[in-house]
Amino acid sequence: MSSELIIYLDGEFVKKSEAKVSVFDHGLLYGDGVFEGIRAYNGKVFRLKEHIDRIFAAAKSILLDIPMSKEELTEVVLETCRQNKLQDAYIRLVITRGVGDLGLSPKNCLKPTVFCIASTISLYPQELYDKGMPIVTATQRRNKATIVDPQIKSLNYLNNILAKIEAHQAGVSEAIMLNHDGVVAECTGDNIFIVKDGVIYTPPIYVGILDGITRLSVIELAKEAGFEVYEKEFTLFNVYNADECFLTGTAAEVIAVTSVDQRIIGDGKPGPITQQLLELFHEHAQNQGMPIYR
Ligand code: PXG
Repeated sequence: MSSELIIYLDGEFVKKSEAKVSVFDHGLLYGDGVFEGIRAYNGKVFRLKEHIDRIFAAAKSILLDIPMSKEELTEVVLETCRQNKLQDAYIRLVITRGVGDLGLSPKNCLKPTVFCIASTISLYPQELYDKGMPIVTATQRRNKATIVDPQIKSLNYLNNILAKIEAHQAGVSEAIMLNHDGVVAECTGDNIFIVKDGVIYTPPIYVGILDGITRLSVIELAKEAGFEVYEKEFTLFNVYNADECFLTGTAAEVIAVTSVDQRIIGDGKPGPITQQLLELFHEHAQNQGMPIYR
């Protein structure tokens, strides 16, 4: 791609090289803000309403007033895709507290900064989708829901980033994060599922996880396909002894996990239920969503 990306920034569409925010922006100074990672498939933005609802809910919970309506923010996302003539995209929508002074207090931040980037995505290598991937458990815990609720997709991702570094140090691409009680929560940028005796389990939101949009899509698709799905707490013992394990996320979609902390899951290959859900998800993602071009 030779032409420069077009970025939405505070009411304007500007070239990537001109898309700049202030060093006094509290998103940068304090991680004070919220974001979304969204996908478009085949000219349609996947579950855009859910992403817009989620960012509004996150903003509300941190007392950040998004300076536009849900309809207007939806149009920002669609128009950013149009400006870049994209059919398939990875979209990053970010709203920060805005430009203020050097104090923690947001009282001098008069206007939130809103930007949207629509680009292409680099997924995990195809080989990992075909063969499944090894993961490890990070020592870094997911933050406690009573402190900063992981349902808030905030610009503070440090604990997840530290867990991601642990994954890379172990030579793998993802890491399981436990909650403060040692219960399995999720991965650094993906939700986690296990399958045992044909039944599907995923941790409930209250253990302290992001209420993933791919997670919910997969739960719905699995139930429609006739599977029993339970949101239930489980431990690493249950993961190590599962028949199948897979991760879900906007970037990863659905991906099989074939070993965890060097324990082989099932027979060490992507399991049949994981493969079925991966196919159902691909079909669903290609065929539904909000049209970019009308
Ligand atoms: N858990 C966490 C902590 C996440 O950040 C998910 C689960 C999956 O949720 P969705 O709604 O996407 O199904 C996420 C996703 C990336 C990336 O590049 C992913 C996320 C955030 C930033 C980057 O993989 N979040």
